[in-house]
Amino acid sequence: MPDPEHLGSRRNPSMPDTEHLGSGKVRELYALGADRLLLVASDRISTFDVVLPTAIPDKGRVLTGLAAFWFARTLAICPNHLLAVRDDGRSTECRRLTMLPIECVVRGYLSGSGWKDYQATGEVSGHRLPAGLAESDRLPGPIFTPATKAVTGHDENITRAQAGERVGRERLAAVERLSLELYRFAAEYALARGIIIADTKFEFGTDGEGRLVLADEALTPDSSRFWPADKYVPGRPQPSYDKQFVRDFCEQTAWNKTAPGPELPAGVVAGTRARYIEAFERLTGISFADYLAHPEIVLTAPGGTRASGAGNRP
Ligand code: PZK
Repeated sequence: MPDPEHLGSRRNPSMPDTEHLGSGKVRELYALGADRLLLVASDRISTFDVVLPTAIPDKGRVLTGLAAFWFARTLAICPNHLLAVRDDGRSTECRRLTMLPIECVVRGYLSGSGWKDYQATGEVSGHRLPAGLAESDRLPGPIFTPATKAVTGHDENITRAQAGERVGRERLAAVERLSLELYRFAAEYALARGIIIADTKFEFGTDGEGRLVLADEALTPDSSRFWPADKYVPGRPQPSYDKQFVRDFCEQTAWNKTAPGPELPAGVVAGTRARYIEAFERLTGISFADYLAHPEIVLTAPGGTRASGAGNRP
């Protein structure tokens, strides 16, 4: 597979029947015939909403493996789009769905736009929260805070009533229940391994029979806020599990947070790569070297527990 960043045309002669459908900040999407997609995670990294010119080697493989790990372990909660992880470890074949026009965000802690909205109104997406909460506080229970999908710029939090207008009330109730269940399972699992999943974003689609299917890349550090549990101190912003070296470096340059971002020094690249691999190994219980040798290992290895608890090895 050629580097997607160097593909000039939508048609790729080395991949017949593979049409480039779109680019995210750090990912590429291709059609595989009519019913399947290829999701390719690059090694690009973004910070302060800008993609940096320096890649983090293996970042795309870490995120692809981690998402596949979670897909395999949450099948008791809901079906997902994953069909196969390719041998390159960075691409997955997926079922092509009709995507819902909302982002399904779940927050277990008060951070980012949730903290901003709470300070301004005492509410987040229509949830009235207790008075007197501090930044990064754990919420009394996780809340579903849907957002619009902005093509450019920032996603905007919307109320559940507004989300219901977009997808229908019954469908919204179903994705809210699934999102909360997925978050509770993953957050409890990750916390036991030293990682706080402060919040996370799910995307759902429907298949040909109208059934809800979890899609996109779920429960990775790119789709969630991961915090190191041993550094957790509410009342201030928390360090990022994965990107803190990058942020610290950027803050001590003169960069004004508009494109293009700065090149990263080798030490920052190495430290950041190590953090991604550490998150992968802590959460999956699988060595990253084993993943590179056999990517499908994340789908079958006993990395912990499956969402049902049924059939787990002793
Ligand atoms: C789908 N995106 C986001 C944009 C990327 C990813 N299973 C699916 N079926 C239909 N559409 C999508 C999916 C998934 N996942 C995902 N947009 C459409 C996106 C650009 C690049 F890598």
